[in-house]
Parts: sequence; structure tokens; C-alpha cells
Amino acid sequence: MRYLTTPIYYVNDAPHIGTAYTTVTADALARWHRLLGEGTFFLTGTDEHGLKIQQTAEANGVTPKEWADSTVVRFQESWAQLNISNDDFIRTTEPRHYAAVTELLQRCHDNGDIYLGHYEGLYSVPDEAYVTPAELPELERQGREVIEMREENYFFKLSRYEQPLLDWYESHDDFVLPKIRRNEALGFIRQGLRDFSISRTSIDWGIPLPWDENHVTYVWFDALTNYLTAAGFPDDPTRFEDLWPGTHIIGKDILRFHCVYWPAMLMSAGIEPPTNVFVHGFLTVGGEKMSKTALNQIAPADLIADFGVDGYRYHFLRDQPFGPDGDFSYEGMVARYNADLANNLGNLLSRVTTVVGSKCSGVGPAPDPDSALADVVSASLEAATAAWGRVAPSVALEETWKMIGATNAHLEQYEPWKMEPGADLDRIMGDALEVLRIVAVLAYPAIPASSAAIWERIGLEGSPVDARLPEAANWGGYPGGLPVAKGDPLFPRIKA
Ligand code: ME8
Repeated sequence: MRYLTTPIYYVNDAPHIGTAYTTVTADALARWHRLLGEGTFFLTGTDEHGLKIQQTAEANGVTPKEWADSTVVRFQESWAQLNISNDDFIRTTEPRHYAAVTELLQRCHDNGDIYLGHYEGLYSVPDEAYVTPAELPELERQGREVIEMREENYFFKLSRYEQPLLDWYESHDDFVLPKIRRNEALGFIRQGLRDFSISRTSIDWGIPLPWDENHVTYVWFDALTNYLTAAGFPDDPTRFEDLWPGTHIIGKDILRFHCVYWPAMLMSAGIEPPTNVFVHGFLTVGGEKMSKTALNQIAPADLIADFGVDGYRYHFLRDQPFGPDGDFSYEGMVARYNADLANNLGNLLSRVTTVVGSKCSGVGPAPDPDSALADVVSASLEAATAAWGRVAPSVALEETWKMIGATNAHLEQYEPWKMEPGADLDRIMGDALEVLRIVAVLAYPAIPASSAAIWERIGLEGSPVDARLPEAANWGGYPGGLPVAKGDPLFPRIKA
């Protein structure tokens, strides 16, 4: 089973284009793997313990759990609106998660990797992490709350895992992708690893340590374990065996936790590290870092109102390559939407359905088995498949759109709207319908609802969700003789 996860987002924050970026990308990947006929389990959820949530709940006069219950809905609604096809939604306040964290802690403890020590130093509340004095000026500049902490903590012997981690990276070349992120993680390990604190006594909003109830588990130890919980750890070994190890999709801000701490924790507990960690860069808005204080966090719903759900999904998958940082601009989004969706795909659909309506009595002809477009399709399919495989949705979509471009050019060359009805016209329209069918399958991970609408308009039964690749992209699958409907534009042009 392919097990894909997003980070679990802090329940305190509202969803924004950054958290939605990871979630939409993971969703598109999950949909792609389902198209390939692979069993796929896709998880997202929320991170609900820790000082930040305790403080906000107090400020709002409610318990932390009440606070989490009222705010988690924002994520659930946003992801539903964005058509996210997660199979499970995990909340770290669920009993199943307490069981998993307790078991993981106990295993690391039994393995001799947890000891009692003292911590004195600085703690960044929004990051839920200890920080060094050297990091303080930058954190202050960003307006992040940093407090003095002095407490007894349990520590995890990360130092013991320096060599095992280096060996793991050595023998698992693709563990962290893209390569620049792998090098970043390796650089951190090579600097030497310090043990990290895994418990707190100063807060009580968390999961108690099984051997010392005065301590609650540090929020990161707790949060990372969500990936095991949802896979059935520890109570459902059959399910766990089937799902684990998983693949994590994360942003670069939490690379150290996922690529260094997490595999070490798992090794300590005798559990295999994840298969892959795919790490993307950060989105900025008009060149600025997004933050609550800068009031520049854009809510997905605001853009969906203008571009529709699929317009939203397509933009971030196509225009923000996975890996490097990227800048978001509204103008850029309008330009991409108009070029690729309103013009390229929208035009193709409307031309084809119009001509079939007026010159083929609304009945779609079958494609020509020897069409020149068949070669374009097979080249695009090969390139798009490779791109999805290396988590490069922007390239996969660019390749898919090459088929659309070639078909529009084909139509412009033959101008079927000027032709008389007959075999020549039928061949051209059949080819264009066939490309639309294949595009509906290949673009489905990005624009699922629009793909289903195209499918229906060209008269096909069922939906692209049931298609299986690569067979579904074989040339000649459009049977002909189906009713073709014109309908309203799928992607109305947007004025800049
Ligand atoms: O860190 N651009 O949660 P979080 C792109 N609870 N992606 C962004 C982004 C941006 N500007 N801002 C946020 C936490 N993200 C922990 C995770 S996992 C075991 C625990 C995305 O709500 C990106 O995926 O701060 C980043 O890694 C994540 O949101 C952080 O979400």
C-alpha cells in the first residue's frame, strides 16, 4: 500500500495558501497513484497539543480541547472545499493517538535512549522548539515570542544515532528529495547531533510520559507519531505492516524534525524509517514571507471565489514547482488561469463540442487509429508519468498541456468549422475528442471536478476516477457514437 501524508497543521492557525500547497500537492499525488491502480492511503490532520494552543485557549476562556474542537473545523472545511481526497483525518487529541505515542515512548525508553536531564534556555513558542541565543535576534525581528525555560526534561539520545542516520542516508539515496533538501539534512547531521528534550513539566496540555506522569510529551515527539497512529500502530499490526513505511510530504521548515529526529526515533523503537520525505520550498506573497502578524496570509477560499476550486488547484500545482521557494502573485494566477484553462483547455473543449454539435449532429465520431496526435499523446504520457513519479506536478501538467496545444494547432490547421460534414471532418473531430478523453484522465489529479465534467460532456460513462493508467491513455479508447454536449464554459475568462 502506498501511504502518503501531509504534515499535521497547528490547529491554532487558519488554513492558508502555504498549508493548502502541501495538501493539494499530496492530494494530486494520491489521486495519481490511484489512477495507476495502486492501493493508496492518504492522511492529513491537525497538531493539537503544546504551549501555543494552551495559551490561546486560555486567552479565549475555554479549555484547550474545546479550542481545538472549534478550530479544527476550519481545516476540515477548507480541505473539503478544495476537494482533498484524504482517507483519514488525524487529530492528536484522539485516544488512538495517545496509545501510539505512549507505546513509541516506552519502546525508546526500554531501548535506553531516554534519560532525565535539565534544560535551561530559550524557547520559541510559535515554533514549539528550543532556540539558541544566536537565533534570537532573527526571531525577535520576526516578532516571534521567545521565552526563558528552566525545567527538568527527559532527553532523547539523538547523539547515538549520528552514524546510523549517516548509514541510512548512504544506503537510501532517495530518502529525502529533492537533492538540495537531502544535502541540507545531511549537512545538519554531519555537524554533530545533540540530544533533544522530549518532555515538559511547565505545561500540562499534552500526553503524559508512561513512566513519569509529571511530564507531558514534547509536542514534536507527539506530532511526528501521528503517522504511525493512523497506520494502525500499535494495536493493528496487520494494517501497520501493510501501510508502513509511509511517504511524507512537508515544507522545508520542518525538515530537521522529519529527516533527522524522526528516523532516529523510529530506529530507536525498532521501526523502519519512512520510505521518502519529499520537501518543498516556501511560498512568499509579493516577495514577503507570509505571517499572521504581517496580515498577508491568503485564505484558499478567497482565491477559490475568483478562480474556482480547480482553478486554484491547477495554479499551485502548475505554477509553483515542487522544491524551490516560490512567489505568489494574483496577477500571475490570472495570467496562468487565462492561458492554460480558459484559453488552451477551455477553447479546445468548446471548439470540439461546438463543431460536433453543428456538423456531426451532436454525435462524437471515433478517432483515426493512425492519427499523428497519437505520437504526441504517448510522448506526453511518458514524460508526465516520469514527472509525477519524482513529485514534479508542474512538469507533469506542462507535459499534459502539450497535448492540448498540439490538438488546438491541429484544429487551426484544418479549420473543421469551415469543412463540410463527412469522413475527413469526422476523423479530425474524433482525434480531438480522443485527446480530450486522455487529458481528462491525465489532468484528473489536478482538476478532478473539471475532468469529470469533460468526461461527461463528451458522452463517456462513469468518471475518470475509474480510469486506470497506462491503458486508459492508449490511443483509440474513445468509442465514437456518443452524445456530445456543449455546455457553459468550464473556465470563464477572468479580467486581470
Ligand atoms: O509545523 N509555503 O505545523 P504548521 C509553503 N504542526 N508551505 C507552507 C507555508 C508556506 N509559506 N507555510 C506553511 C507544523 N506551509 C507542525 C507539523 S508534522 C508531524 C507537525 C506548510 O501548521 C508546509 O507544509 O506550522 C509546512 O511544513 C507546514 O505547512 C507547517 O505547518
